Amino acid sequence: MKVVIILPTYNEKENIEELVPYLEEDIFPKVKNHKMFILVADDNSPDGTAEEVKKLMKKWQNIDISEGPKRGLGAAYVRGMTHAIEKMDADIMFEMDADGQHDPKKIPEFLNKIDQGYDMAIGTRYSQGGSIPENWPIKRKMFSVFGNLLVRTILMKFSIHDWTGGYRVLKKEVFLKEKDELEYYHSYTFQIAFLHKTLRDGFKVAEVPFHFSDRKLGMSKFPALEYIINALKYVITAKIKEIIFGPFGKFLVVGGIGFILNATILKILVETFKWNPSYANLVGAAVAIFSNFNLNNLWTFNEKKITNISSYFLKLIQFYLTSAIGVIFIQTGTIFLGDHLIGRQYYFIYFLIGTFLLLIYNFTIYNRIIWRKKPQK
Ligand SMILES: Nc1nc2c(ncn2[C@@H]2O[C@H](COP(=O)(O)OP(=O)(O)OP(=O)(O)O)[C@@H](O)[C@H]2O)c(=O)[nH]1
Ligand SMILES: [Mg+2]
Repeated sequence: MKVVIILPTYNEKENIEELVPYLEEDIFPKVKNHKMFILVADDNSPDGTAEEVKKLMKKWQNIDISEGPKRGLGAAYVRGMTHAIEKMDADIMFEMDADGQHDPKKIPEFLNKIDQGYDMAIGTRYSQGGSIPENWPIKRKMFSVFGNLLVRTILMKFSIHDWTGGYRVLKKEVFLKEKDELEYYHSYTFQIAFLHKTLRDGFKVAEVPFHFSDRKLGMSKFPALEYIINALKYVITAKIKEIIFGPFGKFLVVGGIGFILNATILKILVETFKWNPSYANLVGAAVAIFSNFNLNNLWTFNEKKITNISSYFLKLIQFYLTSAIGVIFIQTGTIFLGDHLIGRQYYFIYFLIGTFLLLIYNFTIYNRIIWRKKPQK
């Protein structure tokens, strides 16, 4: 397949002079099963990076350049990847810093992951076999390590260890799927957003540990403060969106509909048909639970929908039972405990706490028991 190594550059003349010949002479001859190309995505660097690339293009025919205004690292990658696919017919693309910090000797290992069927492979500095420069000042080390840990914790995605690094390989299909959404991330947040969306859409992502060496030539472009703010903004909004529009948000809407049904039936039976409120509530709750089960099945957990008729009835019974256990032990239990241990005057607060715990319990039971994902064969 056709592989394009994309090197984003802003004032990297000295580095590109070293890196390109190294790739061409020492690395590419070792890759036997793919055709290797280079694309430099340069943002009109004033130091003459583009002129240097054009010299190299005369020596090697597998090099191309995409030039444009400086809008940030993410924007340069979007432009570069689009160019690689449309103008160079790339099947596979690498993201690699032009300053030599990403050890090119790892290229075959990255390509192995693609050959094994992965859609993307992420170079990681934070799992076994990976590392960051020892001579980095302690502030930068802490920033890098804790920054990554924070991203993983907020997004609750621990399987990938390095979210911020820029040494990656991906199939063109991944970029084409995410491209429109990536236009918004012009700077370094692009890396986090790209990986996050790739995982969200179910692409298979592998990790390749590598040693991140220190920059030897040229100046760093890393916009530390801007990056912290934008990265935090991204992960926090992404998490909130996930909660609101994901299964938990749907589960709350379904529960709300159940509550309205329960209350309406209770009122009609008591006020119009003069039923005893306890019996009326039993009917209301039974209808609400039935509605909750079906709406959750069709909407909240639609990816794990129960369609088989016998497991439908089995799960429905399970659902009634676990719902009853939740109301009796969790919700009523909290009220009972509060009443006995603290006092009756706060009974409504115990009810609210009990209901909150009940929501967590229900959501967990639905995920873990009722709509448990079948183990993959
Ligand atoms: N085209 C383009 N390239 C950029 C831009 N910002 C950074 N780069 C390139 O992206 C790569 C990574 O940037 P660096 O400054 O090395 O960032 P870093 O590796 O996190 O920081 P250091 O460890 O200090 O080098 C380098 O090849 C830069 O030249 C940009 O706005 N446009
Ligand atoms: Mg660098």
